[in-house]
Amino acid sequence: MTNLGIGLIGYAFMGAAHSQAWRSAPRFFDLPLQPDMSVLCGRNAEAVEAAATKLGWKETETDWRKLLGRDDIQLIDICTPGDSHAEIAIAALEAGKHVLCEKPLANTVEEAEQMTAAAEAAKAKGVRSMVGFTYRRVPAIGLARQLVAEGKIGTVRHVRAQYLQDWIADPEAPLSWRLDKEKAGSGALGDIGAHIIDLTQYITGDNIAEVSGQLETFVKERPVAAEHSGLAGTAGTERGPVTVDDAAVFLARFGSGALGVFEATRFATGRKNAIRIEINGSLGSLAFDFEDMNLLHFYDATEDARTAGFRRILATESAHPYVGAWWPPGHLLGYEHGFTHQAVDLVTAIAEGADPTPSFADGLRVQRVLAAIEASSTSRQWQEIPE
Ligand code: 4PW
Repeated sequence: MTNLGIGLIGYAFMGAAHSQAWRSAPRFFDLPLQPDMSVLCGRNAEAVEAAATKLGWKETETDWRKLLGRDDIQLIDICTPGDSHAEIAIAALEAGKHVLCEKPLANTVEEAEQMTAAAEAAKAKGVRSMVGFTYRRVPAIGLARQLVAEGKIGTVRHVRAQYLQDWIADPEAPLSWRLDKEKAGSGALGDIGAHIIDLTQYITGDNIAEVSGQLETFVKERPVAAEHSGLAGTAGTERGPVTVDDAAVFLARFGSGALGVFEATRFATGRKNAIRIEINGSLGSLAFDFEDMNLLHFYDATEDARTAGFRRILATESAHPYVGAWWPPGHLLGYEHGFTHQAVDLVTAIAEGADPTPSFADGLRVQRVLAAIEASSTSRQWQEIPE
């Protein structure tokens, strides 16, 4: 089978999640190409070497540009903070490499537009690109999309979505790159709000047309991190400013006229990674919570009123998206499986010469919603999302 050489840039939280995906995808799914975990790239030679050994990469590199000149690398996987997404992705696409880029696509709409233009130009040469809105690949979410598309809940009226975390609720939790606007572009809004924007548009098959939002930074100064990885770190002695939002709330009107209420926060004490989505339609409702991610709740309003009620669907049947490749019914999947499914879909699209989704254009659309929420928070006016 033909190899697909992968160069992964970044090896912290997301780099580790993607590494396990590249490792497990060919072991559980019949892939048309063999992902080859060729090179792990990071700036610190010693640290990237240690990460490569731990995560299963053959070689390491400290300069991502060197990956672009290698014939044995066909795909660049970008797991760096948002401030380097545009530069790396555009250079990789121009070098003829397929690109998987972590979300949000970029730190600004302008960067996302440039990336999308580069992706369009590369597509003409058979080069593919995808943005990593991984939660789309949770089987219960895929099922929710199918049920909406099949008309099972009728016309969508209400979209209710929350992404709740609490890892900086403590005012002494240290500053990480995720709290630095230069690095991350925005705070809870782009880091986690972007997911619920993408997910609700994906499930409903409808786009957000206008928004009214508010951002808040509750804790304006924090200890600078002595060391930080993923969502945890240790505080140093110096203090520094928080330059992003701690929380974002917004109202939305979808193209179809459905109304949306959204909340993204890192201050929801007790909520660790709760992605809660409820959709109410004219014929029924769907509800999902990532903290119980194998379940989809479905209410069918056409049933006999005496016995109707929310049904708890355990999305672990082989009839559910992706599940057939894993375990027997009732043997639950977890956070990491979404990344594996993402790798499977990308490799399949590359082999078939098809366009993978979510595309950079989809990522740009989410970026425009993020920018409109920020603009609305400043102007205190509703903002339309430009096409
Ligand atoms: O999905 C989430 C991210 O987008 C993650 O699990 C953590 O929060 C890390 O970044 C954001």
